[in-house]
Amino acid sequence: MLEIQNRKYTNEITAANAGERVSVAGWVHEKRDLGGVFFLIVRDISGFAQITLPKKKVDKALFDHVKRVPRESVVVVEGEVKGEKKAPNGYEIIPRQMEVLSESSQVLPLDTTGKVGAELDTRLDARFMDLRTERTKHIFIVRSLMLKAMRDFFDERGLIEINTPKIVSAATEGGTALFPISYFEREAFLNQSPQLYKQILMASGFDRVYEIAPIFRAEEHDTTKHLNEATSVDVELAFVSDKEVMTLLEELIAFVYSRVVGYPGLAKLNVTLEVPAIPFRRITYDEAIELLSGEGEQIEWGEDIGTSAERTLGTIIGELYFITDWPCAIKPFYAQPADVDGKSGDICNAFDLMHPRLELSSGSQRVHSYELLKRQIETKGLSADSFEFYLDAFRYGMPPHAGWGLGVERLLMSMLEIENIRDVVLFPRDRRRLAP
Ligand code: AMO
Repeated sequence: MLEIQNRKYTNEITAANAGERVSVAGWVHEKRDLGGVFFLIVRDISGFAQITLPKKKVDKALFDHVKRVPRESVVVVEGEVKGEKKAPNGYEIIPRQMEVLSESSQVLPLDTTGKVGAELDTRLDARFMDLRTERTKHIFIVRSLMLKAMRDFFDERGLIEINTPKIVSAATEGGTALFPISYFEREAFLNQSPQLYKQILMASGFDRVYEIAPIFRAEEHDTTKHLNEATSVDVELAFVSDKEVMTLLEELIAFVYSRVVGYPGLAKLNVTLEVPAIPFRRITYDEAIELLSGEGEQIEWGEDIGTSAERTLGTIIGELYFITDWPCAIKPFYAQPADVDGKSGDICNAFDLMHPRLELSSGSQRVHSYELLKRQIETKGLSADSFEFYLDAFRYGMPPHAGWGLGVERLLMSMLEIENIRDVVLFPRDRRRLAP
């Protein structure tokens, strides 16, 4: 391996470095032959550098070498910086030498300049190369900014980051199927959600926790908003109600937007972001079905609000909003039934956070009474025995608690106005896709 002298990222160089000897390392993005002068555009994660070879002034062997290097090969170019207003970042490099570190095969599976578009499947099949395009690169830089903003926010609010097991013995989210795996002599599953574990921690004194980790859902349908492996931000707090965790959730969303809003790469994604005003609007489930009925979309009380109804509501409301007071029948066993006239009835202290296009998060106040929780597990047709390890934590002092789960991909695709969820995952897992 060669020693690269004075290597700089292409965006670290400006016209102020004129006269300096530098090296840039990256991929051959474009080659332009103007007869008397040849341009090589080298790309790295930070941007582009123009390497300028005036035919008469550079060594002939070097000129021919540069001209022949196939596009997307990895090169190191060493040369002298000159100010050049028309070039990216206002400079060009007059090369003294170039080394090809890895020659790229031709024909390329994708056009990395973004001039020729490609189908999503083609892009995902050659994801390493798709990530070389400006648009895709910026999506994942925003994703990283978003996750960093979340961790900073939680840290500031005194939450502890936890890691719970992904190989588990029981389901948490009724309805969505599980992926079975073989675990020595026993049956096990990939976890659908950290739900049971984050709740168990509420009995431990760790009373403000969060986790950012994969969740696995064996959803058979093929939609633009479902993945089989997604990333969830899970929060659980003790000594609070659903109202307080809803406030925490909207504050988190506004904070994430405020961190991403100034990112210059948004221009490449054709997005202009505005930090949403908080508090978000809150409507009850009953109000939601009434609004839908006004639009001719009938939902029986107790039925879930499906994708088409979500869209209709989103069009009416037009901003981020919460749907609260859900029928217990369509919420999981751990959601706390609300007290109505001193009696707990059919409505749960549960909420969904909605973007006009899709659901971003669900949460609730949790049942913390052992007896009620056991009863609710059984009412849902599940066996209390398989939840013994979880129920145990409710027998020796469990404080009231509440929390939510927020889909990282859902938030990112809604912020960046991206249609297909696969676009915001490096290597998405769906019904058809297990590689790369
Ligand atoms: P829920 O099942 O609603 O709730 O999931 C929470 C959020 O996770 C995201 N999500 C998904 N994203 C992409 N593909 C999927 N297949 C997928 N499934 C879920 C969504 C969703 O809103 N335990 C509760 C949360 C809680 O109450 O704390 C739960 O998992 O954005």
